[in-house]
Amino acid sequence: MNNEIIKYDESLVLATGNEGKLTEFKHMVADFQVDIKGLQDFGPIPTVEEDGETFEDNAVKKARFTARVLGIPALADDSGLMVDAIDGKPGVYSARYAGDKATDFENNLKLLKTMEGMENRKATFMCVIAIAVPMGPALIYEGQCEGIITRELTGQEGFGYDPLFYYPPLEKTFAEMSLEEKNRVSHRGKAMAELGYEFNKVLIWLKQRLSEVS
Ligand code: ITT
Repeated sequence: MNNEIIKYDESLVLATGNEGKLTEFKHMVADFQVDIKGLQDFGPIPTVEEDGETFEDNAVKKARFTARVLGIPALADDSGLMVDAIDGKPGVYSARYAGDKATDFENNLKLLKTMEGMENRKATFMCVIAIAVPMGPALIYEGQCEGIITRELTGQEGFGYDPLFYYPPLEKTFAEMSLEEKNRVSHRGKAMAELGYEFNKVLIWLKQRLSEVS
């Protein structure tokens, strides 16, 4: 990250209702020179329908919607797991794989059952992060991470599909890693690193966009 400090007086809201993502984001943005807020810092806001066909569509939609409703810049993440042997599923439907209100555990069980007897267990975690201003365009950052789907749940850390995602270079599942370890190698960690490298430029971009609308 560039060390020059850009003065930026606005806040940036992390637009996610997923506690696991929020924990990871808060850890990753700790060094950013900006006032970071969570959705819980505001009253209840309407939820956005995630009906896009791609991670990018949904990330932009969530960031724009939140920025517009709250009137401040918002950062959103759309992410999911793409499994080779089942044509990239669950993909953009990862959160709802076992049904609309499915828990992480139910989604994990469905994936294990679907993959029973399958030898090819290669999978990729995808993450697209979008930053949007209330009226304007969005900036996009992407990260991915390749791994192997295990045959049983392993590890207690993390969230979502972490107990099923084995990362060969560290010989552990994501659910066996500390937050620091996972953030160094994960799809979200990589997307956030891209954002971090040019964070000063992002702050300048935000200031310009916000001055256009005020
Ligand atoms: P928000 O939209 O409010 O951010 P969400 O849980 O609905 O929260 P997504 O629509 O992006 O988020 O769905 C992503 C799903 O993919 C999530 O529910 C997890 O099951 C899975 N996922 C994404 N990143 C993951 C990670 O780092 N580890 C494990 N599972 C992950």
